[in-house]
Amino acid sequence: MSYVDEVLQMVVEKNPAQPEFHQAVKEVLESIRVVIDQNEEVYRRDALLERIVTPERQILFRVPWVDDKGNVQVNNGYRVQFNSAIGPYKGGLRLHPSVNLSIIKFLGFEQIFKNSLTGLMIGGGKGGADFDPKGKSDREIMAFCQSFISELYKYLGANTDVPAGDIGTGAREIGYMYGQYKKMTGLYEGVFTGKGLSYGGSLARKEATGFGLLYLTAEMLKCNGKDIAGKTIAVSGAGNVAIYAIKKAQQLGAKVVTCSDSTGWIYDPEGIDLDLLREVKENKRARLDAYAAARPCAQYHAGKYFGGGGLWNVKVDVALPCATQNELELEDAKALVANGCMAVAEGANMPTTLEATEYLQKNGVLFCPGKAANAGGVATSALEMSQNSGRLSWTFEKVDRTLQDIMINIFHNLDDAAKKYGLDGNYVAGANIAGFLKVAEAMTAQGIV
Ligand code: NDP
Ligand code: 2IT
Repeated sequence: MSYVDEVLQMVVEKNPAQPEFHQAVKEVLESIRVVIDQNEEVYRRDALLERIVTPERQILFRVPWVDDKGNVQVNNGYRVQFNSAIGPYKGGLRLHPSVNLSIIKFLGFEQIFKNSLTGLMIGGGKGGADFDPKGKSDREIMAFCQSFISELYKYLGANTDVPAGDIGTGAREIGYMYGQYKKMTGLYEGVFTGKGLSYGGSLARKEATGFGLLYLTAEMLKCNGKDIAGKTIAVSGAGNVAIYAIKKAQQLGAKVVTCSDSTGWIYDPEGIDLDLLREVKENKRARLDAYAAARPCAQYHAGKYFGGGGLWNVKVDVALPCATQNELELEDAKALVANGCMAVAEGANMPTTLEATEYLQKNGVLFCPGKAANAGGVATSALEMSQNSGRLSWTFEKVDRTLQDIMINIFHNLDDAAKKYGLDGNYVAGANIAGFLKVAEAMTAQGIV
């Protein structure tokens, strides 16, 4: 059996009931096979693959807090410190009832390669809790965040592990967590990113993931002889990534006609009204039916938006899944291809199933995986860390310009890596190979640790 197959089998055996983690590992290992096969003896001798699929440390903890009725609630907290070969652990915290160890491990594993692709000094980590922020009062959110950090603070630090936002964790939650970290440690340091601007946050971090997604998508189209201006785009999600993806797409002259949340999805043939969407989702924290109620040209469809017959059935040139994992299935990929979609770029982490990815690639759709396409968020987090350690703040324009350069660079790195290994146009392989090689070199140089 080849070394790659042995490790894939080992991952499934040693990590039972972790399907999302298996999926993420399979995608990476299958596509770096060409690299491993060329140097199998050395990688095997150093157990490089066994080490890279095994987290350096996993912290699982109890998060008790008191709700507004005086009842004690208990959640499960997680932080997986996956790989620190190229920098301190870096990655977001997800607060969603679906969170479990498989999801946090898949996200942490992806983060290793994503962070490597940014070219910056950040290792891979991810965390979160099975806490549902929906419908909670501000006081309940604060109580949860304080309890979460009362345990996790021991493992964090500006040069150790630097969390940030993800699903369910935005500026409000980062503020409460940062405050509690400072209280527990007495340290005023850049230990979280996505902080508010008044206490060390970076301009353009809020916009960075969505903007970065569009910078990379525009470059991918350009290098394939196409222009983003004038294109019709389907976006899923209506959170941080989706909102700023829609904003930049509109600025670049494209028309975004869809978005979604966990209750349903919107088709707005005249193009999403971003001010209204922000009012509904960011300010009121309401559901998307409120968007349709305020905009007669928009249609609201309650229920599931993927898996056939939903949002991905709208005829578009470009699709940008920006909500959550496995939200674009084979049936959706078939609908996109049948409608002439030319490109898919992942704003979310692993939103496209393996079968759907393969179908899109086989049918000539340009496909950029999340670890490259959504790397603008964590890259700008690293810029926030730089500003914090230098005790200074850059202008919006400087951060945005640097982000643009980073995204264009990422695209060319993965394009070059794909070409070098005879996989021209396979951006999944290109991203995995380019991300892997840097981490593997650092791990090899640092010995068996
Ligand atoms: P937000 O919490 O701001 O928004 C998430 C959006 O997706 C919401 O509209 C939410 O619906 C919807 N959603 C979440 N989970 C589900 C689900 N299980 N089923 C249906 N809809 C769902 O998160 P972000 O925008 O920050 O994150 C979106 C994706 O992007 C995630 O995959 C995240 O890992 C990834 N990402 C985020 C980065 C960042 O900087 N924030 C960086 C890189 C990747 P509702 O409004 O009803 O809650
Ligand atoms: O998935 C991701 O890259 C994020 N949620 C952002 C991580 C970060 O540290 O900014």
